[in-house]
Amino acid sequence: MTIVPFTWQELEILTDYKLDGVNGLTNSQAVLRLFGQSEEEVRVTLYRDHHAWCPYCQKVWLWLEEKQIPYRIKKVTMFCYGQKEAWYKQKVPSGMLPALELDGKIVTESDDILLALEKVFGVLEFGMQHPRVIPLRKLERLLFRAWCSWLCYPSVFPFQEENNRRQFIEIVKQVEEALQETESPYFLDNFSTADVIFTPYVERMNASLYYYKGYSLRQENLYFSRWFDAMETRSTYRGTQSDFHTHAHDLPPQMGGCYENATEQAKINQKKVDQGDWFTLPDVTYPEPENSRQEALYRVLKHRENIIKVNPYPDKQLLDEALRCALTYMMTENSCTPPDNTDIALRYLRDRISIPRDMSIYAGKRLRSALEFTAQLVGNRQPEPLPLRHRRDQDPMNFAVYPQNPYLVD
Ligand SMILES: N[C@@H](CCC(=O)N[C@@H](CS)C(=O)NCC(=O)O)C(=O)O
Repeated sequence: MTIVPFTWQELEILTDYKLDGVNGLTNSQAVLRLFGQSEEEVRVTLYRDHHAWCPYCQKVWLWLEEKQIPYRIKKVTMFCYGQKEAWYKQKVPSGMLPALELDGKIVTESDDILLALEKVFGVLEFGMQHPRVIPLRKLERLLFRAWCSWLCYPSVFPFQEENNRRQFIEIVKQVEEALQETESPYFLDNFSTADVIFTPYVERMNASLYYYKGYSLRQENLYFSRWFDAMETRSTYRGTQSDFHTHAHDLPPQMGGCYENATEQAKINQKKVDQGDWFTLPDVTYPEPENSRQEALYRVLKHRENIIKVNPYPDKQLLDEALRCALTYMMTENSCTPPDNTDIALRYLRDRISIPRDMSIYAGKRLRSALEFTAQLVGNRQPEPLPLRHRRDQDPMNFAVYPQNPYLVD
């Protein structure tokens, strides 16, 4: 059945999604987290990147959420998508993220930040310097280097690609062995700092190797798979978790390049990540929450003016209608044909949903799917591929009047 698009007012009544950013579950939009405590208790400010792309920031973010330390969040621009804020360079001249202000003192380097936090607030089950954690930290760095060697350098000869792949899988085996050492799905007997240390890059490895190399870390390794599943039982992790599409396209400028191999599997995976079906990707396995559509709708409603404004499609009235068509479809599952030629504009937005910055993983999949389904009703044109060397298409400055920025604040 084809229906006419709902008005914005009609759409508004279809969502009652609410987020308690301050005291509720881990989320990317909050600028203050209290965990039920009072604001006077806050001793910590975390400086992290606007888009939640920085892996070292995710490490500290997850630690603070797990320990439920009250903290403020100040968001900073990364070089790859815009200009570093002058106020931040005064605090941290290198401009590097993350940074932490603890009782008025700035600490940089994520490991030093965790050490400083441990000193004041205690360890997360096992501390950074625990004899069982130290070898795991080393192993994480080994895995990181093997991943970089495979992903971030072009292979001139096929044997180089094969060697790099073999070396990475060799280290993966070591990590699998480490994961088998305890009964728990985590690295040690319970969830601990060790898991926090592995999380950011293992998440990025899972996404990038699937997309660029046709290799599915999560599916091909039993203990990694158990570990991911266990991580996804934690609301803290779910709140910081990204998806394959976001990482496949945020990593190239951050890593200085990601190089695909020529395997059929990589091509199949790339098509799936870029054009769907996003629900078949091994980037998440916990069941979809019932309110994922409501969340997606709520987020778009909140920022619809800016979403329309930053889209390069020139006819804003037609774009407004096309967007309402996609949202109408998302909420009713009745197709709603958008104006002619708006396929490319809908796909422009499809490509720029960033998880968890804009919404959580399933809400993102719902919105991407609705945009793609609706675009297909009027055309098959794909927009320009996302840039590889920089992501200034995501420069926070372009996204309207700060702080009513769709991509920055709740
Ligand atoms: N060793 C540092 C590495 C931090 C780092 O490389 N940060 C990157 C982002 S992931 C950064 O801030 N780069 C500057 C920028 O992108 O603006 C740590 O552990 O904190």
